[in-house]
Amino acid sequence: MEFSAWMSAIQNRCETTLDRLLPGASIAPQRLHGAMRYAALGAGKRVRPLLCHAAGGICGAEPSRLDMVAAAVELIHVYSLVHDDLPCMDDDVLRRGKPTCHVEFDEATALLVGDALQSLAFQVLAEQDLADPGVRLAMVTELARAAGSRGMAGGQAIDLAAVGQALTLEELEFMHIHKTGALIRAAILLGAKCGEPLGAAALTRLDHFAKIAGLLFQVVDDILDADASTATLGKTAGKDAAQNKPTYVSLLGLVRARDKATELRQAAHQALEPFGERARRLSELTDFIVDRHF
Ligand code: GRG
Repeated sequence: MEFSAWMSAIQNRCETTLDRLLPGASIAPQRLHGAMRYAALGAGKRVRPLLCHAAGGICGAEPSRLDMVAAAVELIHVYSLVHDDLPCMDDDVLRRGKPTCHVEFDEATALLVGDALQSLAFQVLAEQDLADPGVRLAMVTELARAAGSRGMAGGQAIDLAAVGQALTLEELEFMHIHKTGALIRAAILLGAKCGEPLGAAALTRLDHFAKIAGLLFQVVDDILDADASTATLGKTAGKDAAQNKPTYVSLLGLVRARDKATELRQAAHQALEPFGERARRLSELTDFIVDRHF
């Protein structure tokens, strides 16, 4: 199957799975459920679910299992976007081409949307018949670590504290490895947990790839923020510079940030080489992450 057809198929599966997992908008409390569905459904590139499925492909994981795990990761991602857009954080009005959740609803509802999406993510991993209980527990632990204070939430705290500060490249990478990288890494490792267990060496290689992929995603995100339009991105462009946030572009300039993306792309492909044809989708996704326009 062509990459674009595979990607659309996984994006559709993700939409259907989320639609099924999210409570209906007519179920009380209707406003909260309506807002959860508003935030989670209908848009988004679904990069994390795609990575989860692609990693599962390496170890022969069943697609129906991957759907649930991918949805859990996406629920955490959507929660982070809803909270990130709040006035007390990034204060943004546009997300995924439509008004942000607190603009469409209200701040208190958006806060609860994030809380409830996060809880639902862990409920999905714990409740669904995905794997034996030991593996399920390992999945819950992996996702909790990735989302928590030593992962995404910690990265967000560093990000908020960094506004207007001069960071070194190492400090910037530390922030991004946590804020963006941790969940991308979890998506890949959780996908791999859905299939036949990988040997220690293969797991280390996949983890190495996952870390590079997280950083690569962020370097490209910084380039797009500086170089693409709001209409193309579906979110406010140029925010990093407007908010005086340190980014790869502010530290390196656009040309060297692009060189950094090229370096990371090569390193990612190299990390996948030993997996051969089994890593085809991960390899194609690496190129998609770099070549995307939004
Ligand atoms: C609020 C705890 C908490 C964390 C927020 C992820 C995050 C941390 C904030 C989002 C802000 C941001 C622009 C981060 C940079 C990279 C990123 C996560 C971009 C958005 O992800 P995409 O491009 O979005 O995958 P879609 O809409 O396609 O899912």
